Amino acid sequence: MVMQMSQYNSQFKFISDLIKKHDKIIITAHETPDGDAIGSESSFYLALKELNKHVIVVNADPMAEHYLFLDYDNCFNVLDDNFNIPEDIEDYLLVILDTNDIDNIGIVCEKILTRVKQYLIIDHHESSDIFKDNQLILSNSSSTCEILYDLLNFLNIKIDFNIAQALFVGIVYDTGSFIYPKTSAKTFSIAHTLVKKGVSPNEVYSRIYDSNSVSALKLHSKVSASLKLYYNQHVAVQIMLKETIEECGAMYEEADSIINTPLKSETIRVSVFFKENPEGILRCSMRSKGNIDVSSIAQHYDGGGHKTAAGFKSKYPLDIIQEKVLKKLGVYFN
Ligand SMILES: [Mn+2]
Repeated sequence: MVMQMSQYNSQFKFISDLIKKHDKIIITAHETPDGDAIGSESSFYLALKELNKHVIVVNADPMAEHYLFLDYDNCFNVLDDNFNIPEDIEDYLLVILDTNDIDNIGIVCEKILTRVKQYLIIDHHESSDIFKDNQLILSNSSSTCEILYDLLNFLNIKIDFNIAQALFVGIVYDTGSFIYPKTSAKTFSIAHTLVKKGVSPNEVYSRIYDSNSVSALKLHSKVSASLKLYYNQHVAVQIMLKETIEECGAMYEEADSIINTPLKSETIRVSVFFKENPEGILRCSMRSKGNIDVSSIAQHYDGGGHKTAAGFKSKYPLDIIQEKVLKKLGVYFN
């Protein structure tokens, strides 16, 4: 533990020195940013402002409407044709939050990452890479927001209400409201501090979970209807095609939580969700219970995640990738 702490400290020291050294910083996160991605970007934006940095937040995709309350100063940008990339882009440090796979930042990779002076990754997903100077990956942390809480303290930044609220959103989202496997005593202790700063757990929960549109409700019902069970009812597969999203008038991000429903059945040990985005790109998300390691399957197809929550973008058409994934899961059930 002591060893671990000192290693953490040297990583934190390196990362914070790098941040202090740069006056101009761009923050980004993974495509279709979720609660942890948005919470991380939002809190980190405020923290860097506190350090008098020139900060730009830009993502490949817009945020879901129910996160707009974290868009302090209207600082969130989408990297579309209207976004002006700074002329002195080569002076910037790019900080990538909540993913350690640069392909996951979408268009930001090609348009920004390739042009900045340096980039840095802060993340909590599993990674096969050993420690590199430009990354802080703590895969035991419940969320990127949990890591940022420590980093902000390391940087001596005062955690005010707005920062606390953003961090709390990330933690609530990524722990499934404090129940997923990486939820630890430390997670609760951070949450305790954030609530003491004035964050209302009830209000945060209603904002992010009780604010779905009717289109989302229709989408959920159509996707649930696609449910098929395999391996003696241990594996659930659901499918969402882009036509279904259009028919319901819903948004791709609104399908986020559908994958969790099958796991509420005791028998189901793996929930697989194939979803097509509006551009027709097919993604496979997987959630599991117990000892089933879905991140190794995701890694096999150049994706990643955690042991019980992982995903990848498919290079294969739906029927083929579905067969391949089911075959890989077969080792646990045959
Ligand atoms: Mn996360």
